[in-house]
Amino acid sequence: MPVVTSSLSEDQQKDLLSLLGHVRLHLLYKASVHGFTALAFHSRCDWQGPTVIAAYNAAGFVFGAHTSQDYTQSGVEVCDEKAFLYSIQAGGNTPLRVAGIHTKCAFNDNNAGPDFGALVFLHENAAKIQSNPGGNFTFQPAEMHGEDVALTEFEVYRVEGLGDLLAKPWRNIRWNEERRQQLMKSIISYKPEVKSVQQARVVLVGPVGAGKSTFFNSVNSMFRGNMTSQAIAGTAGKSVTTQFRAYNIKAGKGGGVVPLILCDTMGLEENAEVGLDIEDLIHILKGNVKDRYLLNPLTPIQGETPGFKKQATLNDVIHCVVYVVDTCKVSLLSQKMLDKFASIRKKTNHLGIPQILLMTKVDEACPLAAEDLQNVYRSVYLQRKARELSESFGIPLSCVLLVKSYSAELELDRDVDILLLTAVDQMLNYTDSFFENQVIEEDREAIDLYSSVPSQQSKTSRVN
Ligand SMILES: Nc1nc2c(ncn2[C@@H]2O[C@H](COP(=O)(O)OP(=O)(O)OP(=O)(O)O)[C@@H](O)[C@H]2O)c(=O)[nH]1
Ligand SMILES: [Mg+2]
Repeated sequence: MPVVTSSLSEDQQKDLLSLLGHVRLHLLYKASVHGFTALAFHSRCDWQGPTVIAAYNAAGFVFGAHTSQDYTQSGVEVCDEKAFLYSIQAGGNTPLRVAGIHTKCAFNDNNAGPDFGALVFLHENAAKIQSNPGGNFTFQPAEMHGEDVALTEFEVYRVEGLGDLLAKPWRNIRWNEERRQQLMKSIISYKPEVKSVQQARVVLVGPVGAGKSTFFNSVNSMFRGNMTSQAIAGTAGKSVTTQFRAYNIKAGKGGGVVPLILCDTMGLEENAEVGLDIEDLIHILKGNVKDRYLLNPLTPIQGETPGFKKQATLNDVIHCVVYVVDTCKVSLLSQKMLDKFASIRKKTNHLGIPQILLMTKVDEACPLAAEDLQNVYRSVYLQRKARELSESFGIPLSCVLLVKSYSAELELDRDVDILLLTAVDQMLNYTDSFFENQVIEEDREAIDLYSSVPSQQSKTSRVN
């Protein structure tokens, strides 16, 4: 399944937002990917609350309709004072906004394409519109769509109000240098509960492009004191990361090693045989995959594969799993992706490994957080997203952490660091919970309970 991205240019998006106010747009449906049919439209856009249509034609127009009401296929005419038609033309003119005629209804909620009377989209189940100005909306066809009724693309976005800032943040973060230093010190001096283990081993797991590699780079940069980009990050249709990497982090140039290994993995994709394979991930969790192993979804790692570490010790196994999710895509996680996460969670729970949900790109998701990162736990919108994610993953809200990674900056920033450090600190707390989940003998020997490790190896997996 290709990654579904918006066709709106940055300028077109700005123009559209200027008509809608303080909101965020979430792409629900893209006809070139999901089909130019009423059925495809309704299966993705019904019961979604306020939406806006973006129809594109070869004449360079982006035009459409906004309604604050649901599409439900009820067969009745829906009145909506907030509904309007609009058009954005190439060339930077002010966008056209056409409000409905007061006494008329906004759209006919039938099972065909969206029918706003004056504009009917996906007319006759095809990539075209029907234009009948003058009924419930009045406009000049030349101004609305340049009289070009064929569509080159058709998208529908959910319009999400960003709400206000909470009077009191739902999580207390101390935004000062003292706190930054305190967190840094506590992480550097961290010692795992089990004596034979020197470093917490944390794995980052999440969809393609969620920000896993960038999170590692950011944490690495923060401890180094300057920007680094050791892990290759970026955007592509499929996962940029193809190797399993277990990264050490140094505190300052030539400094000591931070007691944390961040493991980066290939991105998850919703379909089988693409992206990180779940069985490969289970081997990673059990400590069977060596650093730099080239992951191949078509040939999952096995006992005899080079790069397979048969004798895994408590130092090799994963102590905390971090699910990384792009905050902008929380509402767009498909059922297939959620099912994949559920299956990973079941297996991870079985292994007794604590889990954290990391929501990245809060700056992209919420302008209030972009403006001032200290708004991150005050933003009503981000709180809603955190709740939504916690519910769909079945992970308590207390395990959901919000971060902004270094993506464009050249200099470190105290507030960005504090959020990153808070997340790392929590990962170390959860690592301690992992050790508590293990059977620990009086003399601090821990027995590796991992069922796949052959019995003759259980001696080697004991902590000495
Ligand atoms: N604005 C912003 N951009 C981010 C943030 N985190 C990551 N990005 C950007 O998101 C894109 C994808 O990031 P990656 O770190 O490569 O994502 P990944 O999860 O490692 O992706 P794969 O390896 O392909 O699975 C990059 O262009 C990053 O710059 C963030 O917190 N804020
Ligand atoms: Mg990556």
